[in-house]
Amino acid sequence: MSEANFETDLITLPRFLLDNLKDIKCATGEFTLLLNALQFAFKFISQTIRKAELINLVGLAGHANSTGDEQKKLDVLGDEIFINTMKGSGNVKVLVSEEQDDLIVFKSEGGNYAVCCDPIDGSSNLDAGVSVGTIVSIFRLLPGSTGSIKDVLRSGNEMVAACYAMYGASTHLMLTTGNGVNGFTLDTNLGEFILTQKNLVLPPSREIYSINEGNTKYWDDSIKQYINKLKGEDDVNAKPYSARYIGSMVADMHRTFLYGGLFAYPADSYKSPNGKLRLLYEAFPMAFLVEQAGGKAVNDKGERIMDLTPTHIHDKSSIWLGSKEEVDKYLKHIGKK
Ligand code: AHM
Ligand code: MG
Repeated sequence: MSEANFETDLITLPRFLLDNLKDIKCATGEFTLLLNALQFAFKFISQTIRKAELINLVGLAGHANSTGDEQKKLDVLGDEIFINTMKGSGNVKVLVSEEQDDLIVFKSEGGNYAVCCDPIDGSSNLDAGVSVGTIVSIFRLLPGSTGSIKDVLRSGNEMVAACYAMYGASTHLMLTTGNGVNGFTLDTNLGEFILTQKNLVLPPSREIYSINEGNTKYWDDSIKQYINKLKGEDDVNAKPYSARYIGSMVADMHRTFLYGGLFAYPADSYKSPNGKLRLLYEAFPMAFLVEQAGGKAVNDKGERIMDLTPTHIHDKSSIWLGSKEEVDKYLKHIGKK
């Protein structure tokens, strides 16, 4: 730090990757190039979202995606940006996107990675200018694979990296390569992600819960009871938790990473009998990041998210994740602790 607290020794994402190369188990030159391509996709999507209203990019595209959600124009554009960037990197062989029914296998030579992504998560919030994000999980191809569905229908434990970008007041990037979590903030003047949260640790507990309580009538009794307990309804002396729900997983989780608390999207008997969030590109990467920051991630039954294996690329899961003690309290409630 020099005069007037002006930082002159910035750690950019490329510098961070070079400095930490030896500590990153999957780090090859190819992996570093892949992360560089990813950060370009995040910058491109971030800039596109920021000017969306001015260039007629708000509103619906007029069709639905693989999971039946109405696609926004920005969902389609974000997906295109992501696919083209991954294809252009030459380091990705297999791509799964929330916006594509099928897995994509790039025909070009090379590429030893499989990338799964939700290009714009929380897109129902887009037209209101609320924070949204991109979520990504990365697997190395199976030995000898030339790219197939088997490269992604694997346990979460096999991910080599996960990250999300959140497009909010600033653009943030949270990254794990299995050696802790580091957070970066986009300096739009420099066009670089700058390290701002080194070795981020999730607060071990915090009285905040984040859940779409409008679905209460469709929840199992056990879940209703647990949320009532957090609100202190069964104990006049208990201090109620605060409720915080943005409706963009990335934004709700970004707050949880920084402040602590619990985020959940349980199964319900009406809209989401298996939960709403997709394993490969929502639940897995967030669970990996949360665990690497000292937190926990489980499903309604208390099974560790990272131990699950999808049978289809768009499989969903219920999820409870965040501060270790908050997830442990839920596990105790369901008799798993
Ligand atoms: P999306 O990927 O189609 O945007 O859906 C996922 C989003 C999450 O970001 C968020 O946690 C959840 O859906 C909100 O769902 P709901 O509106 O049912 O509360
Ligand atoms: Mg999503």
